Amino acid sequence: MRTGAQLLVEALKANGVDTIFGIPGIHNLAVYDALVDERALRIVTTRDERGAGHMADGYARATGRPGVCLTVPGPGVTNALTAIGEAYADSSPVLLLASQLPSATVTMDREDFHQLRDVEAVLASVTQWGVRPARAEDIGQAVDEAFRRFETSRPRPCYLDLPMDLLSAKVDALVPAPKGGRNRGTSGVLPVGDVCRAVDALMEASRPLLLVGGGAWRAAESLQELVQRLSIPVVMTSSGKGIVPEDHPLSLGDGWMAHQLGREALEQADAILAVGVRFGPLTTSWWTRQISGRVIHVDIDPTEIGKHTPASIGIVGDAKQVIEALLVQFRDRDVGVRRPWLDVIAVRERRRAAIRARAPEAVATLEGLRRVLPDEALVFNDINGIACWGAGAFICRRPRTFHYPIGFGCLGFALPAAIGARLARPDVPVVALCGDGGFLFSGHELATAVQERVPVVAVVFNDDAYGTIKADQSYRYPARSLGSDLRSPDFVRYAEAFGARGCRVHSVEKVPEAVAAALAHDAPTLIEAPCPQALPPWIEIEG
Ligand SMILES: Cc1ncc(C[n+]2csc(CCOP(=O)(O)OP(=O)(O)O)c2C)c(N)n1
Ligand SMILES: [Mg+2]
Repeated sequence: MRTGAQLLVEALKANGVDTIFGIPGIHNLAVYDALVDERALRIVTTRDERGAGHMADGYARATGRPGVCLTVPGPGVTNALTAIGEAYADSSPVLLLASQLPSATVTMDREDFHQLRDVEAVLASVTQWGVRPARAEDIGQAVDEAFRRFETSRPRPCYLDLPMDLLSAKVDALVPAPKGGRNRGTSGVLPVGDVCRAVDALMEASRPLLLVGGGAWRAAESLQELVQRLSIPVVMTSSGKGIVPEDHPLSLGDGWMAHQLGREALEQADAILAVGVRFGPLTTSWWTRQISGRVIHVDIDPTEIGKHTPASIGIVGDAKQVIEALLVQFRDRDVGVRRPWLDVIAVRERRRAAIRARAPEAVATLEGLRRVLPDEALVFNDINGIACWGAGAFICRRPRTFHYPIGFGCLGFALPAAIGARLARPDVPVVALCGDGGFLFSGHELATAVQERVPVVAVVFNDDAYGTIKADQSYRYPARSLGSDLRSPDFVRYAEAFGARGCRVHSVEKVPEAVAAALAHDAPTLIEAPCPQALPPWIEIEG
């Protein structure tokens, strides 16, 4: 006999979980009890549930494996909601274990302690699936179902709503064996006809383009072969950065909004192979790009195909599987010697020059960081005066090494996500790039980094303002500034108060050097730096 909580822990372990980020409360103590003697599963206590959610997201981004967070009901769930919303928008597999009031109370409107009315409705907008098991015996299957979904469909968050009586109940259930070797992709069988039509369309095209999003990361090697074989220029989205090395001669790279040089290729192309990309606002300049070429859209999520941009050919499936199927055909055909139809490097250089003209210090800082960070280092960004230039200015050579809260855009993501990532990947340097405003949304998670000995490096670019918004405000409402000035703390003393290392550089050019020095220490470090001023990239200036 074991408790429902023990069954939960067994099922998590059977699915490869080794870390849970969370906060204890009266409703989930049975889970903590089940973890007391558990050596294979580490519990990381965070300073609010949002931190736990972002850490689980960072863990998932760094490993490709689902991240897990645990909360109390009610305020624990609503605190986690922002982080789960970011993971949802960015297709990051996070499992939220929300504990719950006793089964009998859940559906009664009793206004009980921690009661959140209609939690299913609250969570439905930020998760792909969730369940409240009816019996303790069902907990193992529920865990397994969540992992099955992560593996076989678009990896968006799932939740389990776990009533406290089920967690303490004694059960006789066996742990379901996880169904190993699952086939990614909805059916595992690809539509051969569509694959052939896609190959024909790409062969016939005179201006083919590859558009790569975050959903394509597992297909990186095959995509690189495809680029080489077809001499096809490639545009990457921010989530897809580095799937093809951005300094590859055929890479048009990434770049949002005002520095979207390269995205015009979407309009010039007569065939676009779009892989794991949702044609979101940054990719399509808020859906203003006039795309007239034939779109071959590959995505694991059938609802994505043709959603924002009509597709001539839609292929539902796992990116790796589909691209490999295309390659098999290209290897069999004589594709001849093809020349790229676009002077990719010239476009890239024009973009670099345009960004540099707009934000010279930000670009220099990002270039300096690139020089001191190895290719495998993971960079986590908030939305701020430096990070928003990173899309175009920070060259990635590996997939999933540069992370934005790109879909939902929430401040306070970078530090906790970086902590989760570094905890999961002690082998690589992890750096968070924050503004003074965004950092304080979750800066208290430095306490978690210190307690758990996670040597993450956070750079805080301080301009005593919600600076990018202040710049936007002064541009759109000249001399009518309100609400965007801040009186920020002394961040060095702030860091030291948590027991972290703190240091300050007085010019932004010194940031790369300070980061390199911080990486040599085995402790969390905060570097405070001045924040370069520039109009944010989403403001288009004429000329
Ligand atoms: C949760 C959340 N609230 C508000 C915003 C709006 N917002 C976007 S950037 C920004 C300013 C960020 O300030 P800071 O972190 O200091 O960076 P800076 O722009 O000054 O470089 C704000 C308030 C947001 N993106 N997310
Ligand atoms: Mg600021």
